[in-house]
Amino acid sequence: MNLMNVDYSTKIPNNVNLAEDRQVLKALEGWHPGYLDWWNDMGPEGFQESLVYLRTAVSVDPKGWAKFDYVRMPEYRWGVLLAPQDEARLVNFGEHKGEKAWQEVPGEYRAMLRRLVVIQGDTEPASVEQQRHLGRTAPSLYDMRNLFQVNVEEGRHLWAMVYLLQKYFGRDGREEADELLRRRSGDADSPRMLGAFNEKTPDWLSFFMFTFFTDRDGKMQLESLAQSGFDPLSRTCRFMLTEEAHHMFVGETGVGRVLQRTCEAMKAAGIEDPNQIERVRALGVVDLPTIQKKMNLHYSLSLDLFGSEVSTNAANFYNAGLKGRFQETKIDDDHRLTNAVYPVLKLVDGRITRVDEPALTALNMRLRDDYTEDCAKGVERWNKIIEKAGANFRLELPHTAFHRQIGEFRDIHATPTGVLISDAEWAKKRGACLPSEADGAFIESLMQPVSEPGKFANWIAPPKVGIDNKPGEFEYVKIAA
Ligand code: BYC
Repeated sequence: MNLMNVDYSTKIPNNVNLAEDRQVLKALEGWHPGYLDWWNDMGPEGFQESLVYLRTAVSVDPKGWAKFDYVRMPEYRWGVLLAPQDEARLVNFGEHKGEKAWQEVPGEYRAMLRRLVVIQGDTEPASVEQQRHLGRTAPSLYDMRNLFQVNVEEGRHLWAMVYLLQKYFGRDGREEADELLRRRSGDADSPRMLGAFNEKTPDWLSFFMFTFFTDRDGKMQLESLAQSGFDPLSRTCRFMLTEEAHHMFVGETGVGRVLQRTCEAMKAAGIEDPNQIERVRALGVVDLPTIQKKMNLHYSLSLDLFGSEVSTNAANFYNAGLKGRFQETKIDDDHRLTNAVYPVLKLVDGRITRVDEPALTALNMRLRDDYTEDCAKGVERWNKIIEKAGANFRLELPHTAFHRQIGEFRDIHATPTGVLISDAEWAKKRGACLPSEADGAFIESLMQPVSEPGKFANWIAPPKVGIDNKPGEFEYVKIAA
């Protein structure tokens, strides 16, 4: 079997030779109907019968892996796709550095590894649940199609993790795979595992912010898991990252197009002060200060996904060779971190202070710093759009101490610039830093669906180019009556 190309002859497309792996094939086939029930109950609401112009992976070769065609989402060919195996691959960090990469789960690390796979798996269906109602208010068919593409691929990422659970973790793995279909985003009794995945995605600006900020956490976590000495996990994550890139593109260009449209509308109306919120809103576009507030919310929620700044879990994952650093193999050090330190922001005597911690326990912080750097580059690209359109405004990432629920700053309040403030001051300032109910109601009032090919809602500019180079008028979704 050619491991680059995907076998579509079986019910579950794959490049892992499932046809000859009867036991795993049977387990996955047993899980499949429950998955489809979940998709039908919790997937995109109101569009299950529509034909959507989607890409499907036909190969895992980064060049030319995708095929585009109209598909009804429940008929999407969710498959199991791993990057090709490199026979010479080694464990590249931690206590086992230099050993041959593992093709089976090392017994001593079974519980840790299962936990990592389950946490990763849990986020994938959660995001589909969070976004399920957005199709109804899509600002164009182009955007609707991008939403559905993201959704089906998150579904496939769930398949990716479920394959690992079914193949490598026996009965426990099967039970975990069932649990992944049972938990629900935001459910009081059975919520998803991580905080940001139980929040609402109430409107399209939130969706774009989510795909920019939260999918970027996904990128960082997948990059770290792609370093894993457990080779099947590494290979799975490497292919997932190629899909993830499109999700971040949707977020970055989505917010960019909102900024573009707002700046154009302000210019046409002769509004020079971006803080004249009511005047800007009267044009039917989202004012820039509200976009900053949305960004403050999504960035701070996403920072929480990195766990505590100082974490023995993270040190154990690393020592065991299970979860590495971002671009581990490109870092010039001993890849064991025995004596290394890393600066961590902590609260010392009521002040935010940089303190050197053992680099091993500071791995969450390091990954979060790499993430912040990646986010900041994207925010600068947004600022270029604002600048080019002639508006006098800059977006800024808030301070890491701002609005946190996990880690060092969870019990204090800080402003977006990182000044510690009392509970009473926070209560007064909150509405100026995070979206208020009134902001939410305004944005919601803009969310009127546009479904004529080539047309866009007033609050967002059209994209520069179409998906798969399609022209502007292309009917990306054929909505079923
Ligand atoms: N919410 O040692 P600590 C994506 C718990 S997104 C709730 O600081 P650790 C995607 C933690 O479990 C990427 N609980 O944390 C994006 C621990 O509990 P125990 C998803 C939290 O373990 C968009 C305790 O607090 N992938 O792919 O070092 C759309 C102390 O924890 C949270 C991964 O996250 C939280 N935010 O780090 C679709 C990769 N944070 O052990 C998809 C896998 C911490 O005391 N996960 N806790 O019971 C990991 O690498 C790590 O488990 C974490 C946490 C980074 C999540």
